[in-house]
Amino acid sequence: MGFVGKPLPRFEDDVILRGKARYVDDIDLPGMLYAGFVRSPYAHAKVLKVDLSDAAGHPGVVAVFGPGDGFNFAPGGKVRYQGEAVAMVVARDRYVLYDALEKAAVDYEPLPAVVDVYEALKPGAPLVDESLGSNVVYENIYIGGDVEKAFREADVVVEGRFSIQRLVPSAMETRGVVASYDGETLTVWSSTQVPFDIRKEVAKALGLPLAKVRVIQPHVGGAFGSKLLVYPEELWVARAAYVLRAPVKWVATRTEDFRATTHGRGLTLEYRACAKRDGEILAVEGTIYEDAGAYYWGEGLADTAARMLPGPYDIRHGRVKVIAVLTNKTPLSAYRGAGRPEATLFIERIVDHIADELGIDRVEIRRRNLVRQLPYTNVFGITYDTGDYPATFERGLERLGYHQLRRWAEEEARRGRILGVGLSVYVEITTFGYETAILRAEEDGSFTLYTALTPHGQGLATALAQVVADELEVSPEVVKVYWGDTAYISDGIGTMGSRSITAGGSAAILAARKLKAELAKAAEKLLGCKPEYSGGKFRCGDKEISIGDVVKAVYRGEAEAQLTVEAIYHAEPTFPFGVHVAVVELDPETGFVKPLLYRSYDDVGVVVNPLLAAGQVMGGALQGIAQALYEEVIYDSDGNLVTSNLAFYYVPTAVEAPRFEVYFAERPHPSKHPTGTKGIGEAATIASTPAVVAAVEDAMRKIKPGVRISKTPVSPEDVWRMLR
Ligand code: MCN
Repeated sequence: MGFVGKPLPRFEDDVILRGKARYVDDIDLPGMLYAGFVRSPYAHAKVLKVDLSDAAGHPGVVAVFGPGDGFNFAPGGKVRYQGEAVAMVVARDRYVLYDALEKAAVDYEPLPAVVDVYEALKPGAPLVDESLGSNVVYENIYIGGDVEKAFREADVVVEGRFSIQRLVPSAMETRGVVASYDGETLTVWSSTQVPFDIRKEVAKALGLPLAKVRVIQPHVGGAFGSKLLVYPEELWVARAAYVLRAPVKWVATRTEDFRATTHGRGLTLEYRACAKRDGEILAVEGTIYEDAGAYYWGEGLADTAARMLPGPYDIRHGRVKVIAVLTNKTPLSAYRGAGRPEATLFIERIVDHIADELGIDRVEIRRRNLVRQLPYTNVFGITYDTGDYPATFERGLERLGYHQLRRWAEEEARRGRILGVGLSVYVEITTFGYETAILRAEEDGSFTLYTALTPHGQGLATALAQVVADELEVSPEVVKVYWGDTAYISDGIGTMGSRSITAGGSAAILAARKLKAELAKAAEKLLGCKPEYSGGKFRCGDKEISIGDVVKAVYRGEAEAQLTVEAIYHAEPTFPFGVHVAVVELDPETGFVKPLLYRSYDDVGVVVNPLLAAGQVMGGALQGIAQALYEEVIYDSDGNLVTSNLAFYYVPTAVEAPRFEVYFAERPHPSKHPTGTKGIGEAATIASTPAVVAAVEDAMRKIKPGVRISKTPVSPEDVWRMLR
């Protein structure tokens, strides 16, 4: 056996590659109606009047819903960001729908918009939510050690600011919902990460028993954290289907998605840090500003960034304030990493800043400060579980050929070619909460697993089949995994936070153990002796019985056992650690930076499927590279989203991708979970941005020593200006 650790190709791929996968927009029900939203062209405006009579009278329109129709559009009588919905139109087809949407007459009184966090904090700034009295929607502070004393004892103090742009998560599939009510069951299909949450919210909103609401997550074309909230459209479309007793579909256009799906990142850190002359970092303090957008989801992005700010370094004194600020922009929420990419970029920049100040090599300063002994509780109370950071760091440098790459860059510089080599080290927090699995024994010796995970590109059906196969000592080919349907399984959290294989895989292992124990009871009765289990059979003495025959005997009433078992697993966080290196080439004439090579070395405990894990590293790294070099959400001063589609917002493709070389630790430090895994889904997004930023800085310093990058993205224009 031993399927865990094998690079099995994904079971999921056949259906996807043949174009047979069913996404929300592929769902076609008889009598389907199409919903669309009247969305505000203004970032901030009073809604004086919504006249839907022309739209309602348009031939083919079935219903219109505006403020006051119980749909909670434009609360407080105003819109707070461009693209906020003020009304909904339902029509017989999409052509009619788009014509009718144009006939909706809305009178707005535009208000001054506030789009910049610092402007929003000034006295007299326009208020996004008047009831708060200011634009500060949330504040917190994290304190540990004695910061004042540390600064008194320090030899060197650095200070600065680093700002991270907003990003659009840019899943290939935009959001979309279909809902249908047959008088008995309300069924909702959504391009989501959270069918269980949608079910609860829809049931609550419509006053239906949970049991009569079924939410299905069909194939989902990516999410990257942007589909882990229950969005208003999900409730509105469900309500429309319920009220109209007809199936209703809404699928966002790309621009609609750019405006109405949450953005990510958007944090700025103002920092001070201090160290001893020998490089020992004593303290870090600062303020993190979160550009929360028009509504605050309370995802705690700045809090995560604050609490993980010490990173893998043993920094004993810290104080970080977090301030979430409302602005007239699309609300902010999770995007791959959700606070950890920010924490890692911030601390890696601070460590480099201190290294420069002290004239210490960037490797050396890391070596000097890495946490030595695990488990370790950081200054803000987060306990890193397992690992050997110094040893993994050294091994990583060696495996990635860091020093050789630097020498290569020096040689190339002598020939006039400007290469930069950047290094980053990270520890990140993955996995939280409970997860559920239901496992059923079939009478031919195969197994059906229902998981509450909600994969949307990660290949989890394959990985889950691998862990269950190993536990049951069968082939993964006889383990069929179903997901994304609240009719199969009633609760769970879903795929996010790089938690799936660790939390959901562990739930699956527990279910497999339970099922084995159940079937062993029945087998004992049937065999008349206490059996051992191996390879799909129970054996004692010279007698044996296959799992399938036990199942049949249970159906015939010859023995008793539960053939379907459920397991719920509660997972504590676990902490991947790694070293990543990026090499870029800089064109000093244009400021253009090309990523050439990207190497990663990660300790994520047991690697269930190296093919899947490596895919996560490559895709994740490219997104982090995009943050470093390309992508940026831009609003004008009136709050118009300038980068409102893929023509203006630069998502890299395989063309921009560097060569990837992905390594996993040869002697990993497993987590304490039954799978032994730590998450890999976000690690490379977290590690790549600081590695690339450091590489760009390294390249630029070959032309202009001492330049320091203090924001992302680093566009060609930024590079060009800094070099001059
Ligand atoms: N894996 C493994 N060994 C490990 C850890 C993980 O083999 N030690 C494998 C898993 O089996 C799984 C994959 O790697 O196939 C990712 O597992 P995990 O780290 O548990 O992360 P999740 O499955 O929970 O995925 C969530 C993560 C997040 S948070 C974002 S955001 C993200 C990402 O995954 N969004 C994605 N990867 C994505 N990939 C695609 N294609 N699309 C997205 O939207």
